[in-house]
Amino acid sequence: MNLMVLGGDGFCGWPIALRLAKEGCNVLIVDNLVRRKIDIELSTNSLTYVADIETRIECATKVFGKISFSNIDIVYETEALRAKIKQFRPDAIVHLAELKSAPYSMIDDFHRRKTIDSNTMATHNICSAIVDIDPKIHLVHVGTMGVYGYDSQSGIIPEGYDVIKIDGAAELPPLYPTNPGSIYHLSKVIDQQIFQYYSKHWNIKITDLHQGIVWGVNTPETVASKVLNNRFDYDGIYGTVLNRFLASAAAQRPLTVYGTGEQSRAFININDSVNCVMLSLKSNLFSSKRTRIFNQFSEISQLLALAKLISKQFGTEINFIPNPRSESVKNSLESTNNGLVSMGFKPTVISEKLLGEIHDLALNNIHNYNEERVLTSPAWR
Ligand code: USQ
Repeated sequence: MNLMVLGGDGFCGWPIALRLAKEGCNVLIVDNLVRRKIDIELSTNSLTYVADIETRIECATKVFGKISFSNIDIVYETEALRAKIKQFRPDAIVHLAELKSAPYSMIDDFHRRKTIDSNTMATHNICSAIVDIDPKIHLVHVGTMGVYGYDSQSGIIPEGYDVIKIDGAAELPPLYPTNPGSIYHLSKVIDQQIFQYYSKHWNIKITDLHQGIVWGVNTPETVASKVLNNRFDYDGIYGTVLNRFLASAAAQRPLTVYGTGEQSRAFININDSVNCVMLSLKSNLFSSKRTRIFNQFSEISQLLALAKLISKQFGTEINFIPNPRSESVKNSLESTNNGLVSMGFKPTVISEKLLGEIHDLALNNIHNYNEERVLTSPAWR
């Protein structure tokens, strides 16, 4: 199978590309290396060593087989993107070529526009290319649980579509009401409308994975060599909460809980994230004219419960920081992930053993930890 991974140099894209190569696919990574440029822009760094893309690809080819790279900006270089799709003839495209940080999207006008323009134009450019070049290509997009907001006051959050019935709309039920909490999350809401339209009008096969907060760093493939390492972000803009807590614990610095910590969120380990994308690629069951939506998370936890777990395990203090974000002080989140589970997904839950492994990884790389980059989130104004 020919598989294109858009955004394959990123935190989720890289381990996905390696797994696909290991499973015998012919993989083409398309990426404009924006994540590396953002490190320069923000003066941030991964705790772990990240090899340059050429070194990564050379090593991955030796270890896993067919994997190549093309530097294309899919937002502005649409002709190059279309030419590459025509030449490579992918059976499926995995789309992760989007800016993934909520804080980044809330810095200022430039970053609000950059996030909306990049994410929504990338998504639309791909859909439009598929329609013209080969409508049989399966598009798998990694989206976010945050499109729903995080409140389940009206019951368990379903997978994408609403449970209410509207007369005359039985065939195409409405999408579940959205409630994004940042410009980044808003961009993913717009994405899902784009998918819905392309599914309805051209009936192209789209899987939209509403992913929770990813934790963990490595997969069996990324540890095959030092140059295949994945990134470990711990800064206040790109680092996600659980990995940040573990980096702080390794640096023997207090855990940075925003607000009361009574926010509940959906979480998924990086290995589960890769497994879910693989399951989605292998399954070909679609309803006509409907985007296939799966909620991609393993468990739901309250932040304070996680902070306490880490604090107990590593003897680290907890600091309550005034919340820079505009979000509910406390929420109860209930959601289903039945779609992926029914396809064979076996969720990995947060455990002392796994937390210990990530903590050890942080400890081994603690010389790269820069405390000045930790409390850098912009305020949601
Ligand atoms: N938080 C803290 N302390 C910190 C960092 C964050 O208490 O040091 C809190 C935040 O206030 C928030 C929660 O932890 O309530 C999650 O923050 P996060 O930075 O880990 O995650 P978020 O900004 O929601 O975004 C991340 C990814 C994004 C993905 C999303 C899934 O960056 O790409 O789509 O998780 S979800 O959260 O389900 O929408």
